[in-house]
Amino acid sequence: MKSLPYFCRGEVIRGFGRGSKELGIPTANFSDSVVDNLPADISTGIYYGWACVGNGDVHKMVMSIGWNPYYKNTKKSMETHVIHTFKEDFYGEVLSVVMVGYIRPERSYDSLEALIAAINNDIEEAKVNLELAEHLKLREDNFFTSTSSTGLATTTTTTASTSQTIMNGH
Ligand code: ADP
Ligand code: RBF
Ligand code: MG
Repeated sequence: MKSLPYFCRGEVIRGFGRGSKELGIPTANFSDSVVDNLPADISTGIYYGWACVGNGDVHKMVMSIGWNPYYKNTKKSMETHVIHTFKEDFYGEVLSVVMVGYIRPERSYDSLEALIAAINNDIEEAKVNLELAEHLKLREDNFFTSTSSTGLATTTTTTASTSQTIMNGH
């Protein structure tokens, strides 16, 4: 995939409300503008990379892009599970991510337990792969510290325009 690493940021919106948080795997869903701006060569599936909420710390993440075949969604989503325990929800805040690698395609599972086990495997794979020097250096990228990322979270009007700003091939 020539578009990796892929940098993007946008507002965290309310998702399908299926209680993935109760399963221990909350996923921050991106606004439509981020989903609609994905380059054509970023296929649906599971990715790993780095993520940061507002101007907070950069953490490891796993992301699912697609239609969640297990639930047969009709709307394409981009959902990020940040590998960190947060004190509070961050709906409405700006999430900045860099997707650095692809893990697998999305698929349907026979049970919710099997889906959760697959996601936990993805998390373990992400944790290991992100320790590679070539990936670690992206955590330090200016993308996460630039004033544009820290200035975004203040008003919805700036969020609307900046969430369109896709920084690719950095
Ligand atoms: P929704 O269906 O609204 O996306 P979820 O159950 O997937 O609901 O929970 C997602 C929300 O949980 C995020 O939008 C965010 O505010 C919060 N959250 C708390 N911790 C995390 C985390 N580690 N990763 C992602 N989101 C988190
Ligand atoms: N949903 C699926 O239907 N099939 C999958 O293979 C799948 N893999 C996922 C992998 C990761 C790392 C994450 C964070 C989510 C994945 N999901 C998948 C989405 C999952 O169904 C969704 O987060 C919950 O249903 C909450 O909306
Ligand atoms: Mg979610």
